[in-house]
Amino acid sequence: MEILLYLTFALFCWPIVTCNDEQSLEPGAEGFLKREHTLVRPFQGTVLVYAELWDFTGSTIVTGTHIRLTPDHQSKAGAIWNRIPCMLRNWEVLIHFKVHGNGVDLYGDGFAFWLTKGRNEMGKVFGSKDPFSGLAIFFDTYSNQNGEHAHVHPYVSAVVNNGSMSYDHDYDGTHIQIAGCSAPFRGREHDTFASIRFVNNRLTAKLDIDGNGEWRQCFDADEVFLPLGYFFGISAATGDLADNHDILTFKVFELPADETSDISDTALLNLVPHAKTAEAPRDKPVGVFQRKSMSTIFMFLILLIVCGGIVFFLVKRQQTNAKKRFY
Ligand SMILES: [Ca+2]
Repeated sequence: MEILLYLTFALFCWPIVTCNDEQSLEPGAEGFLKREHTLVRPFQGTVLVYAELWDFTGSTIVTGTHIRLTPDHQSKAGAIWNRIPCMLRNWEVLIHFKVHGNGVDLYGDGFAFWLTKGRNEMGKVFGSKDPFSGLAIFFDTYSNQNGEHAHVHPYVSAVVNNGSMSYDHDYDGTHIQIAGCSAPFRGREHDTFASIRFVNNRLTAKLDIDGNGEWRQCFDADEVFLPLGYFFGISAATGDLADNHDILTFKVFELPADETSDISDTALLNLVPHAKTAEAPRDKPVGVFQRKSMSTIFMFLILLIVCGGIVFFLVKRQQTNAKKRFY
């Protein structure tokens, strides 16, 4: 079935892909483009073929120039998920993206890149399931946590999860991150790109977001262990705040290994994802109330007032009945 998908894709899409894929990016130059994991413009006209390789979920819409995971509206979630498991030991993903909207000071929540065991399941982590097993790289535009330990947002961070850890939005997920960096990728007039490389258990992220065609390193994490057979995806979500989260290109390259490995494919298929480096646990800043925390407190107060009213009403009625019986 997979071979049939590849052949269909090659027959119908190859000319379109090669003729219109004008973006040449330095980091992917040494790799071999894996078309079964790749999405390039134009998307319209190729949607039926791409639908064999990808799922387009939730609020996602496909236009000729971009895939919009969420519009600039509240409470939306969308995702794209590759149907073909990644069997590459060393790879690079290049993402051409655009996060933008009408918000000047308030916008959110961001998008996430995934390489996970499960796929196409909606949830609370930038539109995807929590907890997850595999790798996530979050492009978080809204700072839920301020105060002493705050990172400047937008913030890019990587999490490797074996399925046991939940993402905590109140920490912006940074209590379980393996690496991260602040990066003002949102609302830029020019094109913005991310490069994520996984070579010999080393995970690096570079960003080209300044409009000068130069890549700068976001993070470099060694001793990261990811299985074969997981799935690529990208998801995004909006909440009380919103943004357009657009993907313009998603390219996956197979990269040569720097050194040989004697680990079998079977062992890698059964590997439990893990990483050596992780943030030390830290306390949540005291006295910092964020948008979502405030919503929770507000709802609690409303509930308290309603319950108080009901209790007051019942007590008054009981007192009235007691008086009637007395007279
Ligand atoms: Ca956040």
